[in-house]
Amino acid sequence: MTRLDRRAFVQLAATGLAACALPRRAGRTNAVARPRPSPAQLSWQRDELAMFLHFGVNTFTDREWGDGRESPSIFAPTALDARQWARTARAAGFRAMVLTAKHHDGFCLWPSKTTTHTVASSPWRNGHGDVVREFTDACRAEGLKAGLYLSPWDRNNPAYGDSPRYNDLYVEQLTELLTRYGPIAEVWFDGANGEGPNGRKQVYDWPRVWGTVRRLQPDAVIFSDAGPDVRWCGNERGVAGDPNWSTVDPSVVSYPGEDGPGITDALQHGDPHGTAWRPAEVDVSIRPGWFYHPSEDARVRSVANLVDLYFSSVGRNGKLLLNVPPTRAGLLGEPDVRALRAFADALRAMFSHDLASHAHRRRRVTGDRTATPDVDLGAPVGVGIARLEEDIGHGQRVARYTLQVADDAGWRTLSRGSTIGYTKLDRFDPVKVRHVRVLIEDAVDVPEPIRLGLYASPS
Ligand code: FUL
Repeated sequence: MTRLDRRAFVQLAATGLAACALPRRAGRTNAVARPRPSPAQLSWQRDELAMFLHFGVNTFTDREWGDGRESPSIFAPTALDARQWARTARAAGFRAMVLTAKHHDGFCLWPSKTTTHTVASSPWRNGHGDVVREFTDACRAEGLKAGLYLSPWDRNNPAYGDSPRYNDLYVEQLTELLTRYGPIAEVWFDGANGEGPNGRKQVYDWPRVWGTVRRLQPDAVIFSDAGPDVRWCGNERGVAGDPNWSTVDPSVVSYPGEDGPGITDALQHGDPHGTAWRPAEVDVSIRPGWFYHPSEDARVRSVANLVDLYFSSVGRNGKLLLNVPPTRAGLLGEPDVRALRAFADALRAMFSHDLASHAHRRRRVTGDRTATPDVDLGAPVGVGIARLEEDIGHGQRVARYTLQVADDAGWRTLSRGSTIGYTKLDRFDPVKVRHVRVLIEDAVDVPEPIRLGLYASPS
């Protein structure tokens, strides 16, 4: 749905609409210097929805953080079926999945040569199993991109805290993951940094880690607080900042896990004048915990709540990474699958019919940094949601806008906003309108034509 719209929009922008943009003159020189997404970042953002899967020994101990002393013998999923994960994800409109190849407990879901603390020491598939293999195969079979999370904090490995030795081992694990399983689209790093068994603090070698990803999977995006490709949004509540710029000042958050004044703000909001393109990923769980806990079966998010998450992540220029943890059977649970199905139905019902798709569109350029696109729907129609989009292939520019509708008394404001970026979603009390306009009141560069989609309110 949105993918088609966007493709159509890009085509349109390349032909007719683009002609309405300001001619290339002084302000344009800036545009060349402003950051733009790489093809991998663009494709990552257009996917909109990715599924996060937390799975490992914690699934069997009912904990969130293992201490590394778990016996591999407890890892015994009875019916693991990665195709069920992928089918569920795809049917719900997700385009990618990210698996915890190793969490803080150090247990490797693939048979790593670097340690015996892996699936090879478990009873699952008689020690011949490889969850990462089954996961990546399933992604491919269902046409999803595959991503992997390799926790740097390792509470099992004796080398942890002995910085050079552990860094070698960590890079070796990463190398295994990035060379054995075909294309990996996203590599996910947190900054967790606990105390090693010998009481020493591990100093991670991030440049080396990122360099390894670049060398082995040049098309992958790297996620962390400090990117370098995509950044954490600054909370685990599912809410991107408002405003949310995809540009950042890379000197503010320079390594994953960096703490201090201004960090959360920078993660949430980005920086309109930042020199790096580093859009925000919004990671949040469908349940209270990241790992599966039977006691949380009745606490799966409702459809309305999942739709709210879509509005506060994708609808704020972010990407949603929704965690759906497999059960001890190794399957996505019934309540979660049900919720995801209903979520997909709700989004489809909301966005499948763009009331403005055949509207008459105009665009007036009102100044160097201002413009007013408007649409004439031909006849009054009930509208409750507006979807605004910049063509971020050219960067992110709009800094302030007002959405207005015309009635007998003249123009009336429905919503106001700051940034737009990939998508900005505004919900308001349903109104019957024929004429709608967006006042682009400020921008950090000459604003490009935006796309405006209008949708009825869900009944
Ligand atoms: C954090 C971890 O500590 C949590 O357990 C979880 O994996 C979350 C997504 O990232 O850094």
